[in-house]
Amino acid sequence: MGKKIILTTCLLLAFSFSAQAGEFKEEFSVQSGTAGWFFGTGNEVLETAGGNPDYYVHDSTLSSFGPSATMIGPSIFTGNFRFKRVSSLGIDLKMDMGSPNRPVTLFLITDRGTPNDNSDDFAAAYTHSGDVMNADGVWRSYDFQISVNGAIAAGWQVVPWGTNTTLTPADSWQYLSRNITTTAFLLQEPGYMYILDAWDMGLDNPRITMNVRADFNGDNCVTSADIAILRSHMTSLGQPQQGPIVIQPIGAPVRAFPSEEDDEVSIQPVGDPEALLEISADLDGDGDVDFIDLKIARTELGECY
Ligand SMILES: [Ca+2]
Ligand SMILES: [Ca+2]
Ligand SMILES: [Ca+2]
Ligand SMILES: [Ca+2]
Repeated sequence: MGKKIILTTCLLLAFSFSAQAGEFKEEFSVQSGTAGWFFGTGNEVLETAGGNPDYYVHDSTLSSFGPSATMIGPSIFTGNFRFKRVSSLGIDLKMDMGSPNRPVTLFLITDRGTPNDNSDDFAAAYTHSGDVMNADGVWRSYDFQISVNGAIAAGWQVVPWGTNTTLTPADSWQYLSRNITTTAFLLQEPGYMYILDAWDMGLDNPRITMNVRADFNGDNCVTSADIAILRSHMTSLGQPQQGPIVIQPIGAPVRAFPSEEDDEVSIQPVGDPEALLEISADLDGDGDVDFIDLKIARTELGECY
């Protein structure tokens, strides 16, 4: 009993994840720094107080038509949103100086596989229907629902992003949602013209909700056994993963349980070997299998599908 309580406390200390299953929220700290989030100037400061709450990313030097709270991938906020089954993205923003009545638009951007050429990049955009931003120093929360299944959801539009982008029918949500290279929350609406202004902006709590199915042994539940499998595939920071974990398709039995006569547990895959499903332990799609992937898997502990 005592041992269990100690273990639980250690886990809480080690992982500052939200209680909501599958949500990763960057609250910022000395350890995480700005975690790759910026407004594009390089003058961003990690403030230790005044956020929503505590630490936040602050930039008082912006000169822009519309500030952009941006994350350039690879990171947990980019990659293959279909694989990660992303269901929402959000951020908290504060304006202390700048143009009034600015809406917030989420842009999901792809470099189209040509990272050195930004003339062909395109994006999907959705303008939030809630509060507009004003220079009142008030933190406002913006959450955007993402639908990765099928066609692009109502209210979203595919828009050019690069300096000379010509959209083609192939530039679809189906492609984009698998190949997101930058996530950006902009204080402007696509298609509108704005005046150049000086800004003082803060960002806190960028967040993403995913439903990754960290079920590596195919028993349709995420248990400590799956965590152990992920651990055995972990790489050092930034090192590519060792290859996918191969499991049975969802729903197929993988284990022959002991019979009444024989209490020896025999573990043997059954079912069609042609139907083996590859599942990656790189749950955030950034190319390695590290503690972030472990954290994501832990958010699904105890869940069955
Ligand atoms: Ca914070
Ligand atoms: Ca490109
Ligand atoms: Ca499992
Ligand atoms: Ca990873």
